[in-house]
Amino acid sequence: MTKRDLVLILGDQLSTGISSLRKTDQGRALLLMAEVAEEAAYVWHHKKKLAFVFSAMRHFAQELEAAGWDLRYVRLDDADNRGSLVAEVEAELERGGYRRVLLTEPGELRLVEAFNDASRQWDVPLEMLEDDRFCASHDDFEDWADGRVQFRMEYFYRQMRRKTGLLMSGDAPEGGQWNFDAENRAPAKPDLFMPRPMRFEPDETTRDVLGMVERKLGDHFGNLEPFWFACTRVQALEALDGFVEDALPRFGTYQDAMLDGEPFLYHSVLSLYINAGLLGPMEVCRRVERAYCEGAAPLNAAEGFIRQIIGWREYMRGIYWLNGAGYTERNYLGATRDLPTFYWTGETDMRCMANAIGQTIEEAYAHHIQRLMVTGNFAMLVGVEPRQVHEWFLAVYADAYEWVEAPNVIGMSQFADGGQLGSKPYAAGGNYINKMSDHCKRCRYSVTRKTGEGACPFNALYWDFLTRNAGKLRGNARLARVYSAWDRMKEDSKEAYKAHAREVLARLDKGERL
Ligand code: FAD
Ligand code: DLZ
Repeated sequence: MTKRDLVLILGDQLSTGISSLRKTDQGRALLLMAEVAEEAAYVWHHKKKLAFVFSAMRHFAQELEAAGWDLRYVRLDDADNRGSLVAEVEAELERGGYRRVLLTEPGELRLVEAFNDASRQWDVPLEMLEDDRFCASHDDFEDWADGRVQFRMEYFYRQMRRKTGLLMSGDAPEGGQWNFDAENRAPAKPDLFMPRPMRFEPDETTRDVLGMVERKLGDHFGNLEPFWFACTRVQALEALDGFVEDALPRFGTYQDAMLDGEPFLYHSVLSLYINAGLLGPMEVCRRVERAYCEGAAPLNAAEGFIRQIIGWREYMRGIYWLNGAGYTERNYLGATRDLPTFYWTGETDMRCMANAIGQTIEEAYAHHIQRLMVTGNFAMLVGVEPRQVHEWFLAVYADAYEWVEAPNVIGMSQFADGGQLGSKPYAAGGNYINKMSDHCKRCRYSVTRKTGEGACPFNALYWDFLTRNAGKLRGNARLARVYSAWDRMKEDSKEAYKAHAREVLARLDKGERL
């Protein structure tokens, strides 16, 4: 009997063009997809993320079977479920008849290592194939990084623009500039038309998954319902069209804005679909470029959006693979505080934090500025151990996979890599949040009050962070102005900031409501 290929398809490899499928043929392969406890529970994943991944996996399996593939699908509640992806592959290999195992490289290093380790005991070879759904291969990024003392996303991004040809006029960037970020910092106004990401009614497959998640994983973080994510490629394409038509034109201008009770603003809410493989990053960018060419979106919006994907998203992946497994342990500033428990409950009087965490609980979503300048910023200011911040971000968002989450958290938001990824810490006091949002108007704390009763905690924490870490940060040229402002400050103001920060941190450590 001719031996077959065993092809494992992971929950974030839901793309018919994936390299493992291209390497085999329908007549000589068994495809294996498995819902397993180990993937569901290695962090305390949000219930909406679990339901999304399992439902999207089941729909993708149905699509592959309809296209003629022979496929074995293992459900989480199957009686003989082996609990891990490696164990499921080994169970299938025990049945015999395979000549090799094909696997597109997992996005997370822990799984790459698990498969490489396990396969040493197998009778058949494991062929781990490149995941070529990205613009830059590992080699491309290493070549770009080679010999550079400091990495800056902007230069990498320009290379990706040239490579993809996106928004290029010959050799020059469209509109004569690479980056229109200066036009993208307007605070939003509550009376603007507010689009909503497209919502999808759960079908029978999704309803089955929702029941299973509630039964088996009901103690996980977050609200399972209402569940409205797209779970098929067709739906994800509809969500893409909806974004381009309704929100893209204002995406750039209000990219950094935050509004009370408005979780999505003009953001695309497409990251979970792109990361799972339902949408390809390049097709998303081409769709946005087309909207610009047809006059349906301004250049600052199209460029800003495309930069997030072929710039930031690719850059993050490059940093993750370049650093390897130790990256999530980095702790340049030596931060040791535990993550405050209100990150899991949203129970805080700081309005910006309550908004960001509250919508995270409800939607498994917060947009970039909320992650970076609110929850990420607060954690860095109070000195939470970066590993705990990383585990929180990996658990609570529907789009979270370590390859993209860890560089965003460890590098960008916590400065725990000491500046490899970004040139300075994204630290800010209440003024920034007040400028970019309307949260402060409704907050119990006063953003204009710097210290003392009722003062916004971000204000004193900001200066406390800078003085506490002066040994490591003072020499940073991009922080020269803030340190010189501190140096010029009157001694009693300095002391008031320090005393107020001590008080806030003490309340935090005692578990008192902030
Ligand atoms: P939009 O604002 O509409 O942006 C468009 C697309 O650009 C996104 O869908 C995403 O694919 C891409 N993108 C934008 N910014 C980034 C970025 N910094 N890194 C990578 N891709 C980017 N993104 C994730 O996909 N998974 C994560 O686990 C994740 N964790 C983050 C943690 C922190 C602390 C921070 C600061 C950012 C994190 N991001 C993460 C990046 C970014 O916040 C999300 O990609 C974005 O909020 C997703 O929402 P959206 O689809 O509406 O994005
Ligand atoms: C995120 C996730 C979850 C929750 N469950 C599964 C699963 O049961 N089976 C599976 O194949 N994939 C799952 N995934 C996605 C994997 O965690 C992801 O493939 C790895 O983290 C590599 O990026």
